[in-house]
Amino acid sequence: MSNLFINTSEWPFYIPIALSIFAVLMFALSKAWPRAWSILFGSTLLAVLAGTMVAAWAGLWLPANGASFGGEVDLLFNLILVLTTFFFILTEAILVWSLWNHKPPEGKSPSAIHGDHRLELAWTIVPALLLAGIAVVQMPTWARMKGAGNESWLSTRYEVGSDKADLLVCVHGRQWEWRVRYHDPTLPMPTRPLDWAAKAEPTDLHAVNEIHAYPGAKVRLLLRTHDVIHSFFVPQLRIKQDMLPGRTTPAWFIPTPADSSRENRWEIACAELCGGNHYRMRGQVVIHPDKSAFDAWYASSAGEQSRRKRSEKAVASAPKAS
Ligand SMILES: [Cu+2]
Repeated sequence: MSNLFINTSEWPFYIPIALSIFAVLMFALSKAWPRAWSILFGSTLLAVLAGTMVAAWAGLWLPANGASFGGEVDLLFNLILVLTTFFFILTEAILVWSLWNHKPPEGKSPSAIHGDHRLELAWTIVPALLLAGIAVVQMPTWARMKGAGNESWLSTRYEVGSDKADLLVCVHGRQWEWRVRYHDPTLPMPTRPLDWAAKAEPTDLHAVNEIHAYPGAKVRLLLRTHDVIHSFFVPQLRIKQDMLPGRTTPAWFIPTPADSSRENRWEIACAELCGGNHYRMRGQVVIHPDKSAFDAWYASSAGEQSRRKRSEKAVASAPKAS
């Protein structure tokens, strides 16, 4: 429970307070000394850059990648980060420089300058070209993540080709949990996975808040929601996919944990503010060390499920005590 409260004994708590006091002081100082604005904006720029670096150094960055396509996602993320950082520093540096070197004229309001066509063209065309470039560069990764070609076990349509997957898992988001249903991996895959996602089979294994797999497994996910929009997010798998009412949204991953000699547990978070208890929608992706460990887990879970079903049946059919 303690993490629900702000811990005032920890020093990071005082950073925003110190920054706010500093900003108010600079604002007051700017009445007498206009260059205080330059100091304020310059130190904000430095604080943002330092904060970003400290966050990366302190491990508050994306966790280590654990999915086959995660490397490509990270590459795109870093490319966009480098581009935006460059232009952020450039524009902020020009701002700080201008604030330092230009004073408002005494007693007069500053002269208004209307557009410079060359400048406006430049800051329209350059971002447009960069955005178009990013859009083109990310296309192959996006297509692969959406199952369009390139992966021999995925087809462009999810209705077919599922027989090449190792695991077929339907994840049902609902306020406030993840209902998980596995197609029995020892049985042939359904020819129409979307129909299977809509209607459970008696041989399915049901679980709550846990998705189990093993390194190298081709895992097909079929994401659904019982009520509102949820978003299935596993940072280590670089997957974030919205779940929309009335739809089955496919997703997939091949786990590639850095250390597969042990069991890896990765958090599933709902990344859509889906209601009052949204924060409670936490599950786990469990990557067993190998296939045999996964098979052992599956067999014991399936055995327990059938035992439970049998005892429920026995209770239901037992003569009622009068
Ligand atoms: Cu949710």
